[in-house]
Amino acid sequence: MFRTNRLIALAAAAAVSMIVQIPGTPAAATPPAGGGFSGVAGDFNGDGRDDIVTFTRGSSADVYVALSTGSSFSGTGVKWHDYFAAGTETPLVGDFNGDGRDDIATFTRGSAADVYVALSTGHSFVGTGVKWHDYFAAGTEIPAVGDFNGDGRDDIATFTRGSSADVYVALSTGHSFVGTGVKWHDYFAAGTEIPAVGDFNGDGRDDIATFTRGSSADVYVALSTGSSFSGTGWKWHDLFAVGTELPSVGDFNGDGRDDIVTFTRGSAADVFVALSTGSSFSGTGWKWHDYFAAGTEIPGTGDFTGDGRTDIATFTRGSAADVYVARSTGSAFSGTGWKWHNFFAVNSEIPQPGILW
Ligand SMILES: [Ca+2]
Ligand SMILES: [Ca+2]
Ligand SMILES: [Ca+2]
Ligand SMILES: [Ca+2]
Repeated sequence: MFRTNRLIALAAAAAVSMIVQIPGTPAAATPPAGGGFSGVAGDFNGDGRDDIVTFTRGSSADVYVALSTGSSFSGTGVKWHDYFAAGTETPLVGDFNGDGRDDIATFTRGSAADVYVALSTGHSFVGTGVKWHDYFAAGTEIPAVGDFNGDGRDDIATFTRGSSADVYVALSTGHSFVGTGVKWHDYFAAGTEIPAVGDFNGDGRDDIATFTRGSSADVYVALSTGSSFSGTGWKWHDLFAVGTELPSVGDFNGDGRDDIVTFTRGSAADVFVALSTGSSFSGTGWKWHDYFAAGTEIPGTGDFTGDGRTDIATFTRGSAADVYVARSTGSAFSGTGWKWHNFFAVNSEIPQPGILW
């Protein structure tokens, strides 16, 4: 997908690092309350269509990819890495060396706070134990990916949340992330708010958003200047992603500015979108799909068709492990029950794109 449209990925699970991983058992199906994991899709072979990846984590730590054909995801059991994101690490996606193919990163968090990267060759991820940063996203911080200085290489950010609500960034050099304790914002995404990354004003630099959810359901944005995130308390929407809905980001109308989406899941399974005007998100209760990502399915966003508009996917996981896609028409998501893969992200594997808050 276009770099300026690409976002993020956040992640984590408060307390997930405290879980004792028993060798051979799958990772926790759902992160504990207070944390989460989300991201958007990556284009791993650089053909302009976003693909899907799944991480088994645990002791096997396998990574599988299924490439988009434009109308389905191809390949079952195609392993792109055989030891990456072990245990309960947090895997994310981004083009860290700027060659047009999305790569993978994993954050150990906890006290080690190491960050490893494996680069895409177009048909595999290479590198085991290649450390790009040795102290970033410590403890239960929420890491994220985006090109925050707009140089074509994806960088990393971390949100401390809580009462300090600091946001740190380390920029990619193409072979490492540089900067420790470089604060880009000193009060953003407080408490248990959900942070997200996207280029909301379309200037080529990724910005940050935060969703308060609950009854207030406010959405705030701080724009990247290239060396910091500017703006505190700049509300871009005042009723979006209510309660425990799952918010995410994508350029759903393909105008070069990233928009926001929210999935109600459950029995309603509604999907709402608000479009970026460059200075706010417009639209309340604008339903783009009325039955997608039901129950506890894992929704995600990506441009799977490669037309410049971000689509939506949902992973059933479990034993069925189906993957459905609804494509953006620019004003709605089209297609119900359109299965793009019938066996991907089994049981409690972590798929990307995926939102697991
Ligand atoms: Ca790359
Ligand atoms: Ca960058
Ligand atoms: Ca921007
Ligand atoms: Ca847009």
